[in-house]
Amino acid sequence: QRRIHGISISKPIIYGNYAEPVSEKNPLPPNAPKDHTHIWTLFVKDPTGQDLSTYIKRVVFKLHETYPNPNRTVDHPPFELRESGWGEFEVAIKIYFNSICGEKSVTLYHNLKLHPYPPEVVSLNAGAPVTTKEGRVESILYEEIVFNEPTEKMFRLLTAK
Ligand code: SLL
Repeated sequence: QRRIHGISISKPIIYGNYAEPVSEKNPLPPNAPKDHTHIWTLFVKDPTGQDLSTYIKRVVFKLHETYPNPNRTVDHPPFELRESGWGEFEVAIKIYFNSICGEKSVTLYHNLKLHPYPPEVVSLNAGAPVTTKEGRVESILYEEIVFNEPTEKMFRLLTAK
């Protein structure tokens, strides 16, 4: 495929997790192990709300090996995974681009957070998880995916409004 030389395009994405303790209002699904303490959601999304499926075809969230089938594939937006658990761990998030893009996959790493940080620590650490008034922990990272010398098709996809 023809590539456009001398051009690179970067696309902003945000990724990370939300987590809430299990409670009466936030119960575990019936099939979840009883020792799970939190319900969490991992996600990859566009910060401006655009549909990522214009150039992303698949996201694989690689969970801790204590999970059955730790490689969780999401083939369509929203690129999210809702699960429950008791512990924090590092997640590998592998992003696959549409085949016509001619781009290799990219892997991002995220520390899944369940527990709030003290507010004074949050203000000192960029990227520390924050806690909402409702008690939800949010750990969100920003990244720019850079496509160097994109194919003509990719260029059209990435710049389409
Ligand atoms: C550790 N960070 O150092 C921990 C590992 C693993 C968490 C945390 C669920 C497992 C399941 C779960 O929360 N695993 O019951 O499916 O050892």
